[in-house]
Amino acid sequence: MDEALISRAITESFTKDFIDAFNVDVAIAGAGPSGLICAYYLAKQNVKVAVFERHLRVGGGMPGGGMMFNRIVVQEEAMPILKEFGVSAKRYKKDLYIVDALEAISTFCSKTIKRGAKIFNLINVEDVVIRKDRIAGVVLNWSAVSWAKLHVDPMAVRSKAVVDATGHDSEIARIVERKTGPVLRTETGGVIGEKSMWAEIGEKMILENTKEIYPGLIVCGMAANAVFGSPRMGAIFGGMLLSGKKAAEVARKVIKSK
Ligand code: 48F
Repeated sequence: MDEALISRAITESFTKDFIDAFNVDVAIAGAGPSGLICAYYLAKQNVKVAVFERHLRVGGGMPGGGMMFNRIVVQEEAMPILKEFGVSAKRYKKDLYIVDALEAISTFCSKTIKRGAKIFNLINVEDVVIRKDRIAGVVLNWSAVSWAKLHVDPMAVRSKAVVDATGHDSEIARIVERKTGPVLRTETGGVIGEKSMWAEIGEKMILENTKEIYPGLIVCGMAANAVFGSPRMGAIFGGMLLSGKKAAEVARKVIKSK
């Protein structure tokens, strides 16, 4: 067995996919539940999509369930998505289902990759590319570089649309606000910031908040509620799944209209 051959196989395969991802239709920042679901529905429609995740593992806040009890609650409205993925769910009460968080996130990840989306972990989205008042890509660096605060220049990916699926911190929207000014389609032009927990309203608002907030930039998942100043909801995940699906529809419209 030739160790050099193993190294070559890994490097060649990864590099081929990475180079191919330098030009995509949609670049997604964050492989939490909303980002993965968004990538799945885009790939299902043959849209070329790459997801960049800063951490070693995918899943964002989902594997941690509620306070490290690795179960999540999903409401009836989002059950068609779980059914499509083949994730098991048990009815708990009325329209609420209980789901194993690890089964859910591993299935989302696996099926999203099998559909053709590329997921790159350990890569941080640290900036965006802007052309003519429009988001035209993302700027990447290895997470290890950012964490070690090394002075290493990033590289960029061009895309027709970018999805901010970075969760509570809504990092991409904040970058655009910081570097471009109060240009977002919110009341203040900036990120309003997430409000304290109110599950019902948080879940209700998340779909409305999932939209294009600057030409070429769509926001989904918890980032959408943070941008528009809506409440957090805790370990109920129906809204995250529905938001990811809606973000895929919005992104398709955005890239078609370009
Ligand atoms: O936080 P996260 O799971 O976001 P989400 O998809 O789901 C929110 C829920 O998990 C939960 C909740 C449900 O009630 O409130 O919090 O909206 O996943 C966001 C992912 O984005 C990654 C981060 O590591 C996480 O995996 N991420 C954040 N910033 C960046 C990033 C960045 N700048 N570049 C790359 N990845």
